Amino acid sequence: MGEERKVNSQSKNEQLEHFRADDKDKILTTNQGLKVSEDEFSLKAGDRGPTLMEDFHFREKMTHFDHERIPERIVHARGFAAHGEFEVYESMKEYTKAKFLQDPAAKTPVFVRFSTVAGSRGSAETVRDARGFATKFYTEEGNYDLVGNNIPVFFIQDAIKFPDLVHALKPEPHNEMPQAASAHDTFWDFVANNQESAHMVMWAMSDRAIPRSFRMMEGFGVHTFRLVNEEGKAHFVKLHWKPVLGTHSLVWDEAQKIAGKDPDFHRRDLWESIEKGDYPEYELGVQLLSEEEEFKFDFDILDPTKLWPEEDIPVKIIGKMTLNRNVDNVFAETEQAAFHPGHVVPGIDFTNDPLLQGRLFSYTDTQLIRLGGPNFHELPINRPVCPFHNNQRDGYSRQTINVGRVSYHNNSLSGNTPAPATEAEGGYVHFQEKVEGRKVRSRSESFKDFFTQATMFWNSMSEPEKKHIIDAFSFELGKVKSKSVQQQVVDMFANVSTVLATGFAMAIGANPPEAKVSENRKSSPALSMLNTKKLPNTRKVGVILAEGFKDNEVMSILEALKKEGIQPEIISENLGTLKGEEGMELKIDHTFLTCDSVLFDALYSAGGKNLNDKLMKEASYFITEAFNHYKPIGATHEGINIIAGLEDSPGVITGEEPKEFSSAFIEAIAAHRHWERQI
Ligand code: HDE
Repeated sequence: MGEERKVNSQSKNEQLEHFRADDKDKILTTNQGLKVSEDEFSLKAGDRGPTLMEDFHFREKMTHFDHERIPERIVHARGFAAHGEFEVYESMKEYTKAKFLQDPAAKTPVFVRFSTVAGSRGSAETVRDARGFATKFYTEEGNYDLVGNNIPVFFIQDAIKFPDLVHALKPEPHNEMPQAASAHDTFWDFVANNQESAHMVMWAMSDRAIPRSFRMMEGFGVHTFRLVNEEGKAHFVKLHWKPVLGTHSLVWDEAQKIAGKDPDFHRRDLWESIEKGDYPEYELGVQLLSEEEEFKFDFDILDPTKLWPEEDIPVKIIGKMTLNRNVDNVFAETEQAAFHPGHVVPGIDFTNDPLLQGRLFSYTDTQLIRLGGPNFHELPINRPVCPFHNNQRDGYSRQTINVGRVSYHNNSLSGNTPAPATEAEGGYVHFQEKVEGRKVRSRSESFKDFFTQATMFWNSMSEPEKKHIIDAFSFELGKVKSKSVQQQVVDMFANVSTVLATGFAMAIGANPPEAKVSENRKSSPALSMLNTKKLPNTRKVGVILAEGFKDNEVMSILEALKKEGIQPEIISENLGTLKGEEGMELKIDHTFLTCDSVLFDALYSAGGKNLNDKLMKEASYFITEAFNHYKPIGATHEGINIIAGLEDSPGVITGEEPKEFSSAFIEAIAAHRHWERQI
């Protein structure tokens, strides 16, 4: 009360500064502050004698080590995070009183954690899976968490089924296989017997589930929430994050290979981009519906297996988030971050979506076991930047030293404080939705159409995207052992598209399904990634180089690429430097051993006079793989020999004149994938 609640983008940083510990140049001590004289040998009775119980330094060090791990998240265990800030473009006063959405001049600190869902904490990052996209806004009214995914719908409609879904998705319990993969019997058995999953399965089998980068994926709040303004008027809202670089994916073969070559591919990409100053940016979008429009659609807006087509309900872009600082310590920040969809601020409220309602219970519950008690809000990463006061006390690892003897309400000894605030003073008042009904355990009739939007998704895909979906089903079900489960899935997806179900039925040797659905239902072009923004910025190009390269030409091509924000990295036989024919030197970043074709967005074969057989062989392996992954390939001078046979294919650029070559190559890089190739 009466405390300063002003927040700017510095404030979280300043707060974290208070907790940062830099051990460099310091004297080694025990946790009690005692200076340690020896840290290599335990205390023994004689040089060759037994270790003594008395060795408190050994016991403290070992005990702490023994307790270094905490339980990983039951889902979303593998994640990576960064700090940043959010700014709103224009006041959202008309729709919400949330303070951080009022003033375009204000910057709100944020912390964002991206994650996969199924895999354990050490699993590979490019697996086929939904990605978590959880944002904590440290606002002056308290923390607001937008705990979303990169897919706008969910597998189930009611939270009570979440443990079943996750049990089916996780490695099978008898042999703990497969890790971080849905390509196994129990997952598909769940799908076929819980057909509300159809729509999200379509997304999970699409290229959306193998993003190129955290920087290039959309985020969705999934549920319908409410925005409430100062006058108490509410709107239904769906929340979106739109990446400024557009939405882009890997191809499946590439994703699997990266999982082995660089299991940290996504975190490395995020970390390095921020270190280089290529700050990831996402625009915040809202789809808004008035209370009166609740029943206007052929789906129920409370059903989390449905999206709101952007062509019918446009996404209004209202602000931008920039991630501009890597964490100092992954455990202290990323691992200990505790998100919760129930962390809201005045002006943001819930709906009766039964998935959301269940999540409101689950997230605190999970932190209690994971973070060891009820005081996780005191951890530096979770602390609000505004003051907080209440009568909660004690518990494991309590850090606050509450003074005074009053810890109850109402009281007279402390002037009846801490006291609740009225709505006018910023107190959170729940939206007074009228609710009446019988106590029932049932699914609303309005939730029972499982397939219309799954078909809409299919109809919205381009031809290459459709092919990838059929391939993904064929892969996943090809790994399923049960013939019965395979056939059930074929029959289920015949409700989505006969072409789709027949396509993968053939691949897995199942019976083709009966036609159940006409293919000409609605489509939503916004769902196709082919319609996303295509930019060359931050794309990584592997430059294959040999001694005696054409210095002037190659240098000017590299400069032209860099000017567009493209990042060339030199690959050759050995590390060190290479000399061009005029004597210019270039530092080599990778050898063919330390990198791989799959780790680049494009390859440029520049060659050099000393292009020997070994280099030719290794380079052409890289080129063939990039070609098979539909990536842009450029070649000049002797480098053209390496790509022999591919010159006339789409997305393959050759030439001698640097200016012309660069502009054609940059254009090919901006297109990302050249699906027109016949492979
Ligand atoms: Fe979560 N979810 N979830 N979830 N979820 C967790 O909370 C849960 C759902 C999401 O980076 C857990 O702290 C239930 C939808 C993200 O730390 C847990 C249901 C969406 C993250 C949990 C859902 C999400 C989680 C595990 C069904 C997209 C990672 C660790 C009703 C809108 C946050 C934790 C981070 C994490 C429960 C469904 C997103 C167990 C019961 C739908 C991004 O509490």
